Amino acid sequence: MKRAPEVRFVRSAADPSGFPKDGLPEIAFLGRSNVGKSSLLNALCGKRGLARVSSTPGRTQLVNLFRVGDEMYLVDLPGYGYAKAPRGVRASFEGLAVSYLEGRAPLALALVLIDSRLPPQAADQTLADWLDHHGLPWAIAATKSDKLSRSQAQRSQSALAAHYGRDVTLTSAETRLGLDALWTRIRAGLEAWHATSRHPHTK
Ligand SMILES: Nc1nc2c(ncn2[C@@H]2O[C@H](COP(=O)(O)OP(=O)(O)O)[C@@H](O)[C@H]2O)c(=O)[nH]1
Ligand SMILES: [Mg+2]
Repeated sequence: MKRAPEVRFVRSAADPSGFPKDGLPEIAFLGRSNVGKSSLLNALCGKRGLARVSSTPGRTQLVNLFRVGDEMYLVDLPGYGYAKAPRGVRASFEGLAVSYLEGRAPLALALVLIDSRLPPQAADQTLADWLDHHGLPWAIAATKSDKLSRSQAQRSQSALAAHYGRDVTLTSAETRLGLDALWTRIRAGLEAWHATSRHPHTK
């Protein structure tokens, strides 16, 4: 997106009663703890301090809601797969993310963030299978590509695309690589959502 979107923090929801009720489409940010969800959201919006960037992974147990004008919500979901989180905490943030994703009509696109430096991870595969099983639209953004050389990053992008059988947007919150491409993908998700929600009774 060329112009900076007008974006504001709305609230953190600890349970489904705090999820938006006004029917705007939603773009969800999903991924393992520390993969770079908050950083990518901030970079996309051009606002550094918008979503809190944590160096202590596994602490966010809230669904953080950001509103982009009258267009959409960006939804920063709790991370998964942080092995050191206490079991009770682990269960509650997985529970909250699942209660968000299940039956969420405004969900236009789930962005699954995957660390570009790692080979395919079991936790991400589980999520991908779950999203497919529930018929939810999702796309992959590979994060932290600035930590790889250009050729390593491209190899990682191809390997992830082959593994998951879909396009992978290569991104960096540091260098801003791939942010325009990601906005384009988000807009495509919104268009597809509007097309079906405008005609809810046609198959
Ligand atoms: N080099 C680099 N570091 C990043 C990038 N994105 C996130 N990080 C770092 O990774 C850590 C976790 O980021 P955060 O956004 O809090 O991850 P989250 O737990 O998925 O929300 C922080 O120390 C960030 O500064 C990136 O694109 N490049
Ligand atoms: Mg975060």
